[in-house]
This record gives sequence, C-alpha cells and structure tokens, in this order.
Amino acid sequence: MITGKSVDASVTYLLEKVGQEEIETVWHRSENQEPRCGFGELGICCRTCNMGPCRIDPFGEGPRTGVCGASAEVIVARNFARMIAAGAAAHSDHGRDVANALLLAARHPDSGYAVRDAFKLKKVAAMLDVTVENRSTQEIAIDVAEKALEIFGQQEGEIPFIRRAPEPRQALWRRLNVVPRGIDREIVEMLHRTTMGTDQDHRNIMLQGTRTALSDGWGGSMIATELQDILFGTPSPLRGEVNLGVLSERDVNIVLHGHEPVLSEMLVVASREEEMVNMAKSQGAGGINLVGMCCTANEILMRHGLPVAGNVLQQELAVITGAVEAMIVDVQCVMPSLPDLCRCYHTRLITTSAKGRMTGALHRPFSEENALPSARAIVQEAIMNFPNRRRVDIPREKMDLIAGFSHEAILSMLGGSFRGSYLPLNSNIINGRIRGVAGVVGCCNPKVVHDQGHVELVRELIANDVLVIQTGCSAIACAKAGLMTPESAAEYAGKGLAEVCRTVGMPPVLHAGSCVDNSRILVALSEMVRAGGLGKDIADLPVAGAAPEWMSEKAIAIGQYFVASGVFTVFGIGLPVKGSEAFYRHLSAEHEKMLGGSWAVEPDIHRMAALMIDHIDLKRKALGIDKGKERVLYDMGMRRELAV
Ligand code: NFS
Ligand code: SF4
Repeated sequence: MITGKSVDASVTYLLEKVGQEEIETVWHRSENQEPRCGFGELGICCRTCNMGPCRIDPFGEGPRTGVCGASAEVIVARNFARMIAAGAAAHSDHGRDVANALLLAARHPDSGYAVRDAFKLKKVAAMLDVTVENRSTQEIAIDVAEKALEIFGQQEGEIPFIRRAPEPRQALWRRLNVVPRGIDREIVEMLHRTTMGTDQDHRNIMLQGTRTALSDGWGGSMIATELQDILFGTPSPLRGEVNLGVLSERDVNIVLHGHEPVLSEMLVVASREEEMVNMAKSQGAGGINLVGMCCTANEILMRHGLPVAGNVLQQELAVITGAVEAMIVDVQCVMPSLPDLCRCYHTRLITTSAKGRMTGALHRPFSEENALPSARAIVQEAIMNFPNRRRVDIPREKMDLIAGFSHEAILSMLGGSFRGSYLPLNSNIINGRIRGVAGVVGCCNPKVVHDQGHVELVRELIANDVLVIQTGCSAIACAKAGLMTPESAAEYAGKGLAEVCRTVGMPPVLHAGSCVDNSRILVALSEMVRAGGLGKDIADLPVAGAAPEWMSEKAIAIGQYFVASGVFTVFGIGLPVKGSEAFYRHLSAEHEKMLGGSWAVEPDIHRMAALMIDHIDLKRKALGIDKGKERVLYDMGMRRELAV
C-alpha cells in the first residue's frame, strides 16, 4: 500500500496501481537511495580534481581539509557556486534560444513565428536602447533580438535590464562590484574561479556567485520571459484545468514536457489544423488533446489556457495512465527513467533538442527553421500510435484555475487598463488589508510528501493575508489543490486579502508562469517600490520568498538572485551547505547585512510560514505601517484536512 507520498489523490491512485505491476517510479528509486550520503548532504565532498575525491569530517576527528588543503568553507562555497552557475546556464541558454527564434521571426515572416505583442516589443526595445521611431515592427524586432543575443557575449559594462531595479539596489550592486558584465562571461568566470586552486575565499566566491545569479534573474531569465511575451503574447488572466484528469479517454493525448515554448507553440498550431484533427478521427480518436507537463505546461497554460497534466513528479505517472500517445520533451527536468518506462506502455517518447537526447527514445530534431513541418510530423506520429493503446486508467482528479498573471496583467487588474499602477496594491498593503507579498516557487522532491509543502505553506500565508505569487512546479501544486480558483479567496484567505480579491476579482494566489518567469516577480517588486509608500528598495518591502520542495540547481540560482535583489528567501528540505557553519552564516546573517536579503533553511513548513510572516511584519514595522496584526495560527482542522 503506497500512502504518504503525495497530498494529490491522483498520485496515490496511480502509485497503488503500479504497486501491483512492479513498475518503478521516482518514489521507489528515492527509497533505494536511503540512507543518503551525509557528506553530500552537508556539501563537504569535493570532486574538483583528481587528487580527490575528498571529504571533510564534520565532527572534527577525520580530515579537516581536502588533499590540496581546501577547507570546509571553500569546498561548500565552490559546490554551491557551481550550482548557481549550472542553474543560470540552464535558464540563460533557454533565453538564447528564444532570442534566436525572435530573430528568425523578424527575418523570415514565413517561418511560422511572428511578433505577437508589438507593444511589448517597443517597451523592451526602449530598455535595450533600440530606436523605435519611424521603424517597422520587423526592423525593431531584428535589433531587439540581436541586442539580446549580444548580452550573452558582452564582455564589459553592465547588462541592460539591471536598470529596471530600484536605484538604491543598482547602486548597492555597483558598490559591491556584482553587476553582471555579460551572461556567458559570469557563468564561465564562476566555473574558472571554482576550479582547483583559484578562488579560495568563500566570501569572494559568493560575490561572483551573486553576479552569476543576477546574470540569470535580470539577464537570461528576463530575456527569456520578455522575448517569449513578444513572440507568443504577454499573458493575461484566463481559465485552465490542471492534474492528470485532463488526459482524455477518447482523444489522442500528446504531453509536452520540458521548458522551451519555441517548439510547443508550434505544436499547438499543428494540433489545431483541420487536417491533423481529421487524421486523428480516421484513427478512431475523437480529436487531439495537447497537454503540458512541468514548465512547458506553464508556458502553454499562460498563453493558450491549455491543460496542465502535472508537475515534475507526475511525469512518469502520466505515462502510467496508458493514455499518452506521445510525450515530447526538449530540455531540463526530464527524467532519465522515461525511456524504460515508456517501453512498458505504448507511449512514444520523442526528444527534440540536440542538447537533450535519451538512449531509447526517438529523436526528431526540431529547429526553429523547420518549425511547423517538424511539429506536424510529431503530431502525426502521435496520432498513428493511437490504435496501439492498451489498458487506459486515468485518475479523475482535475481542478479549475485562473492563470496568466504577468506583471502587466497584475498592473491592469489592480489599477485598470488605462492607469495600470501598483499604487492600489501598495495602498492595500499600507492599510493592512494585505499584509505583504510572498513568492512561492520551485520544484517537487520525493524526499518529502509531494505538493504538501507548497500547499500548506501557501494556505497558511493567504490565511494570514499574504498575497502569494507563484511559478514553476509550485504553482502547479497549488493550482491542483484549488488555491487558484476565484472561490479560493472566500474559502482560504484572511479577511483583508479576501476583501481585496473580491473587489478586484482575482484569486489570492497568482500564477505568474514558468521558472524563467520568476523574472516577472523581480519586475513586480521593482514596480512596487516605484509606486511609492513602501520604502526605497526591494529590501524595504514586506515581502518574502520560498522554495519548499526544491531539487534543481536552477532553484539555487533563483534563490541567490532573489536574495541578492533584497528578498528574504527560505528553502525547505535542506541546503547542501551545512557542512560549514561559517558559509551558512555568510548566506544568512552576512548576506542580510551586505545585500538586505538572506537565505534561510527550514524543513518544517509551519515554521517556514512563521519565518516569512515574521519577516514581513518586521518590514511593516520598519516602514511604520504595522497595525499590530496577529499571526493566525493554522488551526488543527486545517491541518487535518491536509493530512495524508
Ligand atoms: Ni523550475 Fe521548471 Fe519544476 Fe523545478 Fe523543473 S520544471 S524550471 S526546475 S522541477 S520548478
Ligand atoms: Fe580534494 Fe582539493 Fe582536489 Fe577538491 S580540489 S578534490 S579538496 S584535492
């Protein structure tokens, strides 16, 4: 009997089913890894050179340094900094592909891609110092794309989007010399500095860690988000459906899994063509059902309202339903277990990116240049697989949600489309209806009960009048739990927040998109500062961030750029840094002093909520807007409801 793995009933249902069939999932493999390596968990093993691998004895009886003499501080810092570099690389390389797609769209109108949001194009052009007067959309788009591509290879100066941050924040970054010069440059320098025998001061390593992380949040990720909006449209609120129940018994199910919408947008187009739909019917299906998984899901949900099948830990379960004709993957968070698993079912696993191939999967190279024909061929392959279906068992669970809260959408929702401004949000924070704002983001991890951390944390935050903005797998978790429906405000939010939600007509939990869209949160926070009344810098705002169930290196890059932007950020489960007290002190107390934002680690979700709310209250007090609001303790009834 499989219980206690997830708060999502669809997961429990399918795990029970595989229990009878001896199929392996991420949960089984996670158990097989126990007990995990303590050195790894503490971050004190080093494989940087071949005199090692080395490890530090945290209890002081064994080795205190590696063979080269590296201390725990240095080893932990290098490992952490390399996670930042890898995470920043993943987000930024995604941004590079989007810039290439924009360039293609501008140069070749017959490519299938086009500028969908000319207004945003002009706005972004202005930020990149591209002239817009008396120029065609096409001309502007070419310049914007080329300028964006230049930012990756820029060697000197400052990456341009830094200027969107509040002035005092920019000044602080300049003083600390952590303004990114170019995206690729910072990632390369991070790797260089952390090779054997280069940077050997944990604080200095982290200065470059900060610069690298900023090159992600205010660089690569921001380029990805902004250029995707230009190409595919800036999201605005729309309805969608989420969870494995969105898979269809009668239609050809195609699951789009991975991260980059450059391919999935084209698959949306192809799957809607009459010829394709008729082909599906000729194979005995009712039609074509395109659904998303992980961040690709968030991208196509935000812009088309397409259904979301699940978050990262549900990718194997989608296959296990027996209802998936094809799973199309590109890059990131795609489990290597999929080829073996798909062989047990009729599902075709199709890799599409030259960067991400899998032994045992079909490879159908997708390039921006032959986008639509390749998309059609992939859809056709899925359709032809429909007659091979065997037993299908789709869980019933699915939930409605409202998504599409780009920072522009939040603006117009709060202030009306003509005078969009963050002023109404700030006023509601000042008058205390809204206590503060929290970003709750990141992955899921089988080390803890799937989705539970996200859902419990967010419920506790909104019960305490904290408005929550979400991205990534965390957003999917809370959507599945019904926290993004219009009714959720009345049901779960505190009185003040519920009142604001009712007036404006928004849920208390806002879905802002995929993980690269965390850059939207950076922009929203900067705009809140600009709107006035809440201090002069992001660090003055009553806001906090969290990633309760993180697993990816990308989450570490995100955490560091939030902290470096002045946000108090709590991670659940544990950070692989505890092997050095000095390094953890640096990330927490010393970062707080230096950057006005800091890291915290708190595996207990209720204590995590308390930390965030206390921090928000502290900021309210500093701003002189505290009205002595009591923290609502999560009552036992609410906890019991969530118990698994
Ligand atoms: Ni973000 Fe999106 Fe999910 Fe984590 Fe992976 S899908 S980029 S890394 S697991 S939230
Ligand atoms: Fe060991 Fe130093 Fe080599 Fe790391 S860099 S493996 S600590 S000798």
